[in-house]
Amino acid sequence: MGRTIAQKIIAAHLVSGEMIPGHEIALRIDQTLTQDATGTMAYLALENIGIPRVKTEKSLAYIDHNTLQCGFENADDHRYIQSVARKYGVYFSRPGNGICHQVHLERFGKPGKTLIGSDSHTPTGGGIGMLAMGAGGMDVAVAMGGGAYHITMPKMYKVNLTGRLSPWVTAKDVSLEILRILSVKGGVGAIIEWGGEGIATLSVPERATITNMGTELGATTSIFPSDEVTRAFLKAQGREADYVPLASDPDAEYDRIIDIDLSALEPLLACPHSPDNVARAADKGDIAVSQVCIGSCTNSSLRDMLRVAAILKGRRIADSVSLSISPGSRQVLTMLAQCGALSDMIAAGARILECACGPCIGMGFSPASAGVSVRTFNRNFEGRSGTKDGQVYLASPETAAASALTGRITDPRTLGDYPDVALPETFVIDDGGVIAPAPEEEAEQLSVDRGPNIKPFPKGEPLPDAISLPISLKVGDNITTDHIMPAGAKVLPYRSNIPKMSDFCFGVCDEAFPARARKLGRSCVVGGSNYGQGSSREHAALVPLYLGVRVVIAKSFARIHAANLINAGILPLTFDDPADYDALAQGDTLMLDGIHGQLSSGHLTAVTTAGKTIRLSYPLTERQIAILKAGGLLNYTKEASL
Ligand code: MIC
Ligand code: SF4
Repeated sequence: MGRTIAQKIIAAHLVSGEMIPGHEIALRIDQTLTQDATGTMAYLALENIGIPRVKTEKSLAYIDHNTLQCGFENADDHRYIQSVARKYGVYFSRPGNGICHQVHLERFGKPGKTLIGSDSHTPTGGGIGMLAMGAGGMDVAVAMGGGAYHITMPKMYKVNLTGRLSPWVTAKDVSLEILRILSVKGGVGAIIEWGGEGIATLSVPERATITNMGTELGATTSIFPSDEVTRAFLKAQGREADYVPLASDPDAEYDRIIDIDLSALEPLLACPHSPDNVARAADKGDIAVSQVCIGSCTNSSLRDMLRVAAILKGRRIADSVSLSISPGSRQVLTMLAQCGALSDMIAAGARILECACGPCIGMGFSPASAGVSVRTFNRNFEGRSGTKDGQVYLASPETAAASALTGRITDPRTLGDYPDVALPETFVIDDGGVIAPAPEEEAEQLSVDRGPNIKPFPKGEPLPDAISLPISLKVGDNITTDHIMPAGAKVLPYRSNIPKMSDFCFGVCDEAFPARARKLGRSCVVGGSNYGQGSSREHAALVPLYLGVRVVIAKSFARIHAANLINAGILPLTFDDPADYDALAQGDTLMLDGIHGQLSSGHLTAVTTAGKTIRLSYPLTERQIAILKAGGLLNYTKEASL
């Protein structure tokens, strides 16, 4: 039988396991990336593993999330990451150099390679035919140490594109269309491969917008073939030598095939508060907009920025609107400056922000109370903008720019002719923002700079055989990691300080949670379906661990979060009968007995205070059981050799 692109890359990197959907496989990882908000934890874990140098082909540490220094904390974290990177053989992309996914695509990603990153939007690399996946920081640390990355072998979905996009309709609208079709749960357990004659009309940055937002589908990753479009992009980046062609076999089989006719698409929006709450921009014209934010790893390429500049040129934004623009990388910003597009943006009234995540992760630019913000980002979860009742709509750069001009949600087609924008044949290449690690022979002498904000990892304790756990919190469906462990300017400085972070845990759902959990000692959390969707932040596992959470029971889990729970030594369990979710209330106590014996079967029973038996399960591999018994991945890794 023929193979899909993803199956070919998996086969070429398979360390162990069978490529049967649902089975655990271990993959050799060629490249890793970290960003600063998850990076401190990843490098603390790397130090704990105790190897002198990373063993990957290339590992990078990007600084792009916590670029607001309101105190010493972020600056300390950055200094720590720079020093640890220098010592351990990791390239350091300094603040201002750009958003990790954008820079990685431009300068380092290679078709056919495997990449894991401590950020859920690492699948952006699928835009140039990489098998690129988001992972928890500990998994990235293990990969840097030469260990394999374990995932459940995914199913294969194919999206067949036909036709070509109409003027003013963009790759972002393709992302929103697939979210409309599949929902935020629709990609769980699958790799989404994009193909069909329509892909030839999409440039690499457009493809990367699509693979980036595959994360919002819950997919393991998304991938495009590596073809002449890929070659042209790599050539323009001075990296033609990195090109290899990659395509699926004609007789490759897919578990599901979805057809999208690009010509039939219209400008779309994701309405508050979920990326799959999709509507036509044309139907929302009566909504007044007070803020527009253009940028993020989804839509900050030169292609997007040139388009925005061309739309804004010679016009002024509405008086009621505040417009921010964050170019994705120093390369993009430099080229915008050189061709005059930056002046067009400034003249139109835009506030130019640095090349970083910025408003996307709530680092400034929170909307006013109940304010409507149109953003070219990938997530509009409740509270993520920093304003709990902020109304965030996700849209293409074109729709966002049009809305900034009119002050209302605007179908950009109403602006008239679509500006013609051509991508340059060559990009400005200057890797000066990336600092190489110290030569191996010098590394041993180097020390690591650790500031007072950097606290040690919370200690995982071996999973007991019997445990009685009060339910400290019960939450509903689609709880995101932004609910569990919010980000934003107030909290991000404490990403390396778990005790301090714990004050904010579940703040969006219930501000009393941290105090209650502390009082209870050990406890369990109950959730609905798709629990832990969104970010890869392992803080959403480490902080509950610190607060005594030992078990999370949900209707279903998002992939990276379930892995992070296990890595932290917290047992994830799902209800055999989803109706049992209704039988449990906050404050009830669950008794679990004979846990160790039951784990290998994947089935467990718990008894409630009222004497009701609840059947639970989770398909754990022997490795995962060993991790839980050891009290988390770090303890386990120290025990087992890599
Ligand atoms: C996000 O978009 O939510 C983040 C911030 O990039 C996270 C990582 C983090 O929480 O640090 C992600 O997507 O994994
Ligand atoms: Fe940064 Fe936003 Fe992309 Fe996350 S989604 S990496 S916060 S730009």
